[in-house]
Amino acid sequence: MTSTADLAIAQGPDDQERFDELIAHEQRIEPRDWMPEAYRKTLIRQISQHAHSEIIGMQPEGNWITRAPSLKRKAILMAKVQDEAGHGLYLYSAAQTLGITREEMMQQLISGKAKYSSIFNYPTPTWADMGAIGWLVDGAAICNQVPLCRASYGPYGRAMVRICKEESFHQRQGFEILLTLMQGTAEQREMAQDAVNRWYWPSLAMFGPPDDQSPNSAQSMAWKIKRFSNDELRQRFVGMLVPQAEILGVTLPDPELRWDEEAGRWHMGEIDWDEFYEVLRGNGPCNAERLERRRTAHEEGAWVREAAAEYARRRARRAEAA
Ligand code: FAQ
Repeated sequence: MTSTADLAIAQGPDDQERFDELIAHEQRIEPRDWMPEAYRKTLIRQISQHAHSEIIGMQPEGNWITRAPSLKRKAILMAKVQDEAGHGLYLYSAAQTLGITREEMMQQLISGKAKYSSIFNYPTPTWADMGAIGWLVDGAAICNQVPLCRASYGPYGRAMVRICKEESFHQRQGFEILLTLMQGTAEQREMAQDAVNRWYWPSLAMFGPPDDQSPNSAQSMAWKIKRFSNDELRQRFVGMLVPQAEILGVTLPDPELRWDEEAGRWHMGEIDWDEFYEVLRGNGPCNAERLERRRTAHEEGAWVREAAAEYARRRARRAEAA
């Protein structure tokens, strides 16, 4: 197995200069290029957290596959959850080009050491949650991830292009679920509004801490991994939601929300950052359940990994003998 140490390319005299030039000229850094160790580490951190988020993110929606209200809804939801598995796999592959193995990343996740997005530690008690996740969570994911298509690291940026295309379908399917509910009975409208109330604030927190408390942003922006700050993206997201909420007929649960003409930005109520950090510490409503399910799935899938490895070994032996 290749480890990070094996991949680190010894630094030559002009390497830092060449790296800086590539970044300055909007060129891409590729796996075989020399890169500063901190750049490699930052990418492994962000891409693996992102991959883990997609894989853990299958669970809140997976919860509704058996209970979707029609065959068509079930087929759509299954396809969406499968897309998320695919996103996880592209991202793990992108991280592997930096010299970390899949096994290492999986161990970090199931041991509870790795972070994944705070948003996936909230429960999904009603069907309307499928709508709210698509509209708000995938909506936030798109705002955050479209700029990542231009990330300076080639394999990450390229993976993001396909992911964003799929996320934009996901967002529309969530919007459509909510629209259908909002055109239904009073009970269905109430269910949709309740889901929006529960997912709105956690979806704003997805963008990460405010800029003045975001330790990684300045360096990641200088390296052109991140293109916009956490607060800038949060602003864009709210700007996208406001007209859509109007079409849906739902109320965004922030009485302070208004466009501040003078400042040229949305004025919003305060996000509950204590809650955010509690979720990051593992104390959100579903952290333990999500990790436990992931561990069980990993253990139960051991025979599939063993069978695939054995099959690959046999094919290689046969090819050698031929
Ligand atoms: N949850 O200094 P910053 C999806 C951590 S995929 C947990 O601002 P950075 C698709 C952060 O890691 C959703 N931790 O960090 C889908 C750092 O800790 P560390 C995932 C968070 O990296 C939809 C510390 O706080 N998307 O939704 C969170 O510059 C529906 C300080 O923060 C991505 O991963 C959080 N929300 O900016 C699937 C996108 N926010 O590592 C299923 C790629 C911050 O130093 C269903 N990632 N932290 O120990 C990014 O763009 C960035 O990593 C940010 C954070 C913006 C998330």
